[in-house]
Amino acid sequence: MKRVLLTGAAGDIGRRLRTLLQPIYPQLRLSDVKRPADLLSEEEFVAAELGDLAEVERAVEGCEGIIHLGGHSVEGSWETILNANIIGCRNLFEAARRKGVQRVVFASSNHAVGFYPRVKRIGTDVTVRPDTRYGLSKAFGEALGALYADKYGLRVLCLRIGNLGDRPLDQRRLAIWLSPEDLVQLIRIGLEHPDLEYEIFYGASFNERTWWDNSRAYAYGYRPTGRAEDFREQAMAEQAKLAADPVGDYYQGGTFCAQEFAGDRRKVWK
Ligand code: 15L
Repeated sequence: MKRVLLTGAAGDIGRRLRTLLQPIYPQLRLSDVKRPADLLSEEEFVAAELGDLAEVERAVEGCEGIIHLGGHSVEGSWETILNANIIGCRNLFEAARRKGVQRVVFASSNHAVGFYPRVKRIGTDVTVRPDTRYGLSKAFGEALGALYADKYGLRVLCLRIGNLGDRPLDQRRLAIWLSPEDLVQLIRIGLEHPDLEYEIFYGASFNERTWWDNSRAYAYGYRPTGRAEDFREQAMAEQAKLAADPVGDYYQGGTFCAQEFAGDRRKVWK
């Protein structure tokens, strides 16, 4: 894989990936709405507003693979989500098709299935249960990826990312934590594995209290090195500082489920 485009390069995950991916893909091209303030002279950058197809096409031109992190990364208004994540994602996949890109790794999110209770172990083949407009847009992106894979032969890997960081931040994150190095491993499967056509994996490290069956990723050779329980004490100390949240603590999506929640709370107590 020669030239690879990283969208959302100025965001939290994008900033980390820039450094980790550069040695693996020396011709890494970065894109975001605005040029990152700390851009190095040797880094290639193309500004693109995801809502503008012509700009996205320009960013994608000449690339063989795309890592699509761009868009709005938390809950937002319908207008925000529609433009950045629905139209933006459509533009990304359509530009990839028009410009002959071979592979797309799409950063989906655990919030596409956030309304599954934590007591339920789920694979990647369950019906989506988005917990927010944001989660819904990620489910849309996964389905869009399937369409472009099945109809146009694009190779697509969707990563339902849990929570990326140096360590798990609280009790929920002990189940869904993803180390940056493990994310790189997953991205490389998406960009390089010869058998990959369309798959959804969970973006999670080796977390003993996981509620996800990530066997599809393991089948493609994923061998995470991060282990959430190594940080158990710190995470539980942080958890102790948080107020109880009957809805957020019950569902996999946590506080995203509790936002605007007007559902049947009795279901939660069961
Ligand atoms: C996400 O999808 C968000 O982008 C991130 O900011 C975290 O909130 C994460 O999920 C999470 O569930 O912890």
